[in-house]
Amino acid sequence: HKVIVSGLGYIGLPTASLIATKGFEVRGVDVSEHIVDTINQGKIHIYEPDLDVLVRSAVNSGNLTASLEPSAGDIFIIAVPTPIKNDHTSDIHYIEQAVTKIAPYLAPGNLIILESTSPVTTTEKIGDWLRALRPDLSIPSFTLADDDDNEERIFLAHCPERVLPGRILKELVDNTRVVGGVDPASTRVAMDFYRSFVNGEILPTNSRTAEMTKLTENAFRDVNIAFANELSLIADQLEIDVWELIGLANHHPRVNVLQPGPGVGGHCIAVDPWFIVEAAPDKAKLIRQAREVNLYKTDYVLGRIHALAGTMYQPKVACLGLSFKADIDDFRESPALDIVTRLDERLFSKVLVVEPHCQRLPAGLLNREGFELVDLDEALAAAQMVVVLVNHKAFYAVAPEALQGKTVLDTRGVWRFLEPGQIAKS
Ligand code: SAJ
Repeated sequence: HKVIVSGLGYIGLPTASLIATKGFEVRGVDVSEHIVDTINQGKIHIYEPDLDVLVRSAVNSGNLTASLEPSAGDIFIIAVPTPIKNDHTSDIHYIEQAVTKIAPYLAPGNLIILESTSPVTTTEKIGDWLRALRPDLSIPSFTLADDDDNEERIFLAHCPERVLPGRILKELVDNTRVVGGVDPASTRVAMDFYRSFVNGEILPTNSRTAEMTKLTENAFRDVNIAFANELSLIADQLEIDVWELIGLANHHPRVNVLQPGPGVGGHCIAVDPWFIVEAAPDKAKLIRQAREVNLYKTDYVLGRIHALAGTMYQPKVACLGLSFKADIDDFRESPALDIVTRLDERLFSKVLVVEPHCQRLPAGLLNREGFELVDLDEALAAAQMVVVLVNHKAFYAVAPEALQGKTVLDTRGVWRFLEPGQIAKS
């Protein structure tokens, strides 16, 4: 079978390379010439453990090629971004662009799979666009009735990707997959495809439920993190150590509070709950509130840093971590990056940024007066104030003596050894 994968990012590239090594002939399509060239050289443009090895072997085997243009094939996977706009409504134009591009190449019997996390009914919209673009093809509409066994038609399904950045290659194969066709025949055909390379269970449903399943998972996590972040605000006010508090509460057999932090980042959890809010604004009250709590937590941390700096005379501040979570190089929607970017430089004589996962400061920080990317030891030796924004492994190894006499704001609870005199608020 020949598979066309549209979008060669964090999901499309690992998927394309994995199935190429399983014997499919794969054409990866992207709008960026740089990405296409990089992959055709057997190299990668993103960091994910072991992905470089997989892409190299897929390209060397001849089964994976990258291109700016799609071609004819049997299976078309769409894995492009679905961001939100400033007003928190969804932006699905990348999907529409990808569909418009593949439309001329479609033929009877083809299977189209939307893997991008999408608002409910997006898979049906693909059907609507295709009916307009290719009136010659038989494109299914949403139905739960199982009555179309004509093989000369198009099959259309949603199969949301749920891999965790940092563990993508393992989870691509082992995770349970939810497969929802716009009609039952589409579900069946898409399930057969996933069976060929997934070890996890494959669970059938319809496209709307599949879309909502993915949004539900990420909204669940967002609501639970919001609970932890709200606790951290309350604990600060009541002068309680939130890490001790959560540790104690989690000893209860039916309680599992997540960890507070400087806010919720990443391209999924900070985005997907808005798709639910957009679809049912009057009903999704808790989900909206959780988003707002998590967004507020970032402003709160920034306010605390400024307030602490205001009590000192232009300290050198060390900011530990920029990525959206521990041990990855992904800065999308990162609250840590947001906080460092919004620091008021007038309050500091220097802003020393420590991020073991980048070689130079991200564009937004590059030309800021007094901002420097330095290594951990250098930052700790120089700074009077230390702010932990990401719980990278390397930060746990810091010895208590290295923090002696410094003002510390640990938003991730990395340094539990701090004395009460040293500030260790969430
Ligand atoms: N975070 C906390 N406290 C916690 C856990 C996480 O503050 O206790 C923060 C992280 O620091 C980060 C953000 O939340 O800023 C999100 O991190 P994450 O590890 O929870 O999730 P992602 O965004 O890396 O991946 C999620 C996963 N979804 C779920 O766990 C339900 C993943 O399985 C999805 O595939 C992915 O979203 C996606 O692509 O949708």
